[in-house]
Amino acid sequence: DTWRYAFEEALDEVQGIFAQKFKEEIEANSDHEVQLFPYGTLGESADTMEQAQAGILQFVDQSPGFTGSLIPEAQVFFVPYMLPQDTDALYDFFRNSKAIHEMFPPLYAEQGLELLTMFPEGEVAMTTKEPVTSPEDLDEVKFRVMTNPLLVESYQAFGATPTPLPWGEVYGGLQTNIIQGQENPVFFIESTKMYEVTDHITFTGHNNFTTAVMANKEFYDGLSEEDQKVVQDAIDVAFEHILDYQSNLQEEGLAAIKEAKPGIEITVLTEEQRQPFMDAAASVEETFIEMTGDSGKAILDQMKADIEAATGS
Ligand code: 6CS
Repeated sequence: DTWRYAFEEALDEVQGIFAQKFKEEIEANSDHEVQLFPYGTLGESADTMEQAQAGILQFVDQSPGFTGSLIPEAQVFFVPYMLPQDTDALYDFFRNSKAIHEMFPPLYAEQGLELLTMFPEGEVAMTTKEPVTSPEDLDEVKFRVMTNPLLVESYQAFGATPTPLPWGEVYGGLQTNIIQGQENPVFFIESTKMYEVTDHITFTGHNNFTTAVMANKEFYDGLSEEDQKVVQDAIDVAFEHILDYQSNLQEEGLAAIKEAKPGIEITVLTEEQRQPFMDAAASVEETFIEMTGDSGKAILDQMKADIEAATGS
């Protein structure tokens, strides 16, 4: 039989590399086939999530940036400056987090989804038309965010006018000046040519892009124990593969952007310049707790404990 797996990126982007490894492992270790549906072939992220919930798709990759409206607690990944900035600590966190491995699965299950893994895709950078060194610079900037209420809060706290949009509207929106900024990891800024429609890349250190891979729960529960193990093993292999794959991805992406557009301005904010953005994070955390109550607070506390364990602080 054939299992259908949709993701939010192209085949040669991070989610696609993960999906290809998953497919390779499944097909090497079972009689099942995996059919891959890259971004755009079945609609936007919200569409593929509906298809996965309905069982039309067996697997889907959807980032918490879009899942936040379905599972409010998933918005925790948008509390700014919460995830470790050190790569080893970040990977350690994703490997061992109790919040991810024990607390999130029941929340996804309530939505008919078996949460298989979450992994990081790289530090998020802002790309804008004008330079950004302080929240004041974001005043009057319509800044595209994924459709996630807490991300809207973050950019409001950062001083911008947040504009939630599906991915498909971002390039055109920047081109026609409906929006003047967006955020994404460097590999994605490069592969989707965001540098063609923005002139400044700014590293504020406020987040890393998290994504999640899920199965339709009814489908997953109906698998034999043996097949469930094949799926879990394939996920484990693809997880380690995708972390390895990213070891030089940011440097390579930046080099390619500079080559394609020598005039691009790349700025890494200093600690001092980051401070007002960091100060804004506290109110975003409070809003997260207001939005999600006890359940969200418990996840936030566990995330912090997991991060502390990973950073050894
Ligand atoms: O910003 C977005 O909407 C997209 N960014 C990434 C890195 N992956 C998929 C997502 O749709």
